[in-house]
Amino acid sequence: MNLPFEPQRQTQDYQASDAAHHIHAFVDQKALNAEGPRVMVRGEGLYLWDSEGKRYLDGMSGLWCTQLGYGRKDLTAAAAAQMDQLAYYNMFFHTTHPAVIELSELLFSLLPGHYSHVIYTNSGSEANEVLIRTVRRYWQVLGKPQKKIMIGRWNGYHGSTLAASALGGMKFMHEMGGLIPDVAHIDEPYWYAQGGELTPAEFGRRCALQLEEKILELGAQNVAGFIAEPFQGAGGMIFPPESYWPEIQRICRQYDVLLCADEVIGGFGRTGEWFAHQHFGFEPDTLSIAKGLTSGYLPMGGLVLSKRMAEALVERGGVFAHGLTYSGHPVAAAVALANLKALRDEGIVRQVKDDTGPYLHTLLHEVFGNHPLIGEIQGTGLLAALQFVEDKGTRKRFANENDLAWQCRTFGFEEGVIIRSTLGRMIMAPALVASRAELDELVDKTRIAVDRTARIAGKL
Ligand code: PXG
Repeated sequence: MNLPFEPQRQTQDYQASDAAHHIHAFVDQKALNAEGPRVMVRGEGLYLWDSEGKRYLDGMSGLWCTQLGYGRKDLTAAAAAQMDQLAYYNMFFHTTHPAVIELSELLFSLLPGHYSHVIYTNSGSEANEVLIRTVRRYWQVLGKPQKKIMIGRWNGYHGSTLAASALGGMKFMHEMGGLIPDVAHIDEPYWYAQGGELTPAEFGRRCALQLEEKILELGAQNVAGFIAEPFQGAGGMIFPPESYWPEIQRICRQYDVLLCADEVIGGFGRTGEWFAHQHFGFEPDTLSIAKGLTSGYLPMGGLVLSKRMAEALVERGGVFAHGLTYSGHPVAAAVALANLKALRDEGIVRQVKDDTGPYLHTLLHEVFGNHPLIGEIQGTGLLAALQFVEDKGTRKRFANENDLAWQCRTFGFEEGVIIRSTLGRMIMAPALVASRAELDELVDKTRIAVDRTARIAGKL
């Protein structure tokens, strides 16, 4: 082994202890205990090493969050300096601190001008929990307390806490205790799977009109907001047709329903724009942020509010009874500040838009454009999905597409690349600092994994 670190303990030792103490996310824990989880011990740039010394190119930025990659010394230095100076204080009791103020100054210099205020949280789930109360409070302040219902989308993902999972549209999460009253859902704009004979443009409009129908069914006087990811992330990296967002925006404005964009995955340069709603060209009232805000180095999220909402809450709202112990945590704020400075000053977002993003998509079209297993390549910037298909002519998907995608992901791990599988789609979202050579490696190893999968599916 040629490791850049000294493993402290045997892998099996870590695994046994892990099995004794942890309930992992979204997994059959008994099956995972039998298999033994992979133990990740080090990261540098786009690469990860496990406890066996195997190296992986991380094509998923951890969980869509390590925009700057691993091992950035400027971020660790920012954390250490802030810990020395003021490791903790809060924004209760009429106090504030420089780290959070400087972070917000920079954040709002990067955001479009119609946003002005933010409520910081520790995660994306919390951002969406805070969203529900803030949106309801806003309507109370405006004298419309009956506007309480939030509309989300089937197969959307907004987090794992109670209200966040209810906003999301993962039915299996709802069935496991993840539902609350006053939440409704409309269909997702997944043309490849559900568009039938419609053109993407027709289908996009049709999906958007479901929002209007739902608002009319519930009564516009009862609907507080519509929440959606600009593109669906965890649900399969699904891009809506171009006709979708303009129509959604028109409907929200017409019925006085707040448009709430969940930018937890799409924010901070992923699409080549600072925020994904800018890529799609619409203007949300709120933005839920997390993940790339700190490049995942420390937990931090937030709810960004438009000037219009903030003005109502500040000037007319009086006391808003809410608050989190770690809201605007100084160390997380210092890391977020260093992270955003690096993304801006090193021109990383622009590089994704002008260079590495187009490079990745050209490469993917060259390699997978005529691949027998791949029916569609979607994405922009450093974000892409490969759709598995059984019959390209009819867009018929494999009955066992989930298993095939999982198999492809497993082949990826064997080849030393981490890509994510969902419902017949393979997803890649590498760190925004990826070089062309690293993208070559990402696509090359993914091709091997996809070819191996195609053989199993009888397509090669
Ligand atoms: N909104 C969106 C759009 C997300 O993708 C959350 C909110 C919740 O954030 P927290 O920080 O509470 O996890 C998310 C999280 C995956 C995957 O495999 C995606 C997420 C989390 C874990 C795994 O696609 N997204």
